[in-house]
Amino acid sequence: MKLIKLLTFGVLGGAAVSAHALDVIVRIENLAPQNGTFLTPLWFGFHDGGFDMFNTGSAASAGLERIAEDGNAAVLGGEFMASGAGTVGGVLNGIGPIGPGATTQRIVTIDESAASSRYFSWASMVIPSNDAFVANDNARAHRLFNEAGNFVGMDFVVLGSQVLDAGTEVNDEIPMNTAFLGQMSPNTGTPEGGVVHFHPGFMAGGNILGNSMFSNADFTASNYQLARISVEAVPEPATMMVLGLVGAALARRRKTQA
Ligand SMILES: [Ca+2]
Ligand SMILES: [Ca+2]
Repeated sequence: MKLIKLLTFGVLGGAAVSAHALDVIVRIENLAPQNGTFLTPLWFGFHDGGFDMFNTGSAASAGLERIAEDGNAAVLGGEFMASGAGTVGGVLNGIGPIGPGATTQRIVTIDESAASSRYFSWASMVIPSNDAFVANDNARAHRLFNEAGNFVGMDFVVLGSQVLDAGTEVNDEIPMNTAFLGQMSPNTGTPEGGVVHFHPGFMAGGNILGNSMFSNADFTASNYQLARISVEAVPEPATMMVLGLVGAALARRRKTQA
């Protein structure tokens, strides 16, 4: 029924079925090499440019601490909702940590006419680690619409040089304190009492890089890529149908010529 409606509208000139709803695909692909860094399920939020998750040089919020130490995005999600900058946010589904080579994605509906859909923010813990994470410091780093108000989406690569330390837990790499190594419960480890800063990298020969499972987790290596993150519009069913018809026509033509 929906498809018929879409096709009818398509024939009439491409008017959208719903005035302002836009389905987008939020996707993350772990680009690390085998035995490289894993990532916790990606937290994301759409907002008006007013949600500033953290500032390098300042202490992390409780929400940033929880995602950076345990990969738990619940408190950060609460801070996002409380900010009033946006209402559409969540965590990319997928089962557990996102390992090297893995991709996970989710379709999210945003209101393309709303100011609260303009910008995209994201955060994920780098594992194993004490409190290493990747996220956008600049609230307006990722604008999804151009000046004319048209959705343009985004697609970028997260580099090893962008890994941050939340400054909340000492980087001792002791397994029982280190998420994904041997930590059994959240919020364990020695408090650091510091500020968010660029991560110096894991200890040479430490419990992370010295573990054969993570022998390629040195994100300070040159050109190290952790992830590719994108937000793209979902192709409309009408478009896919037309493409399918063109494909079928071409196939028929090939068959006739054969
Ligand atoms: Ca900031
Ligand atoms: Ca730390």
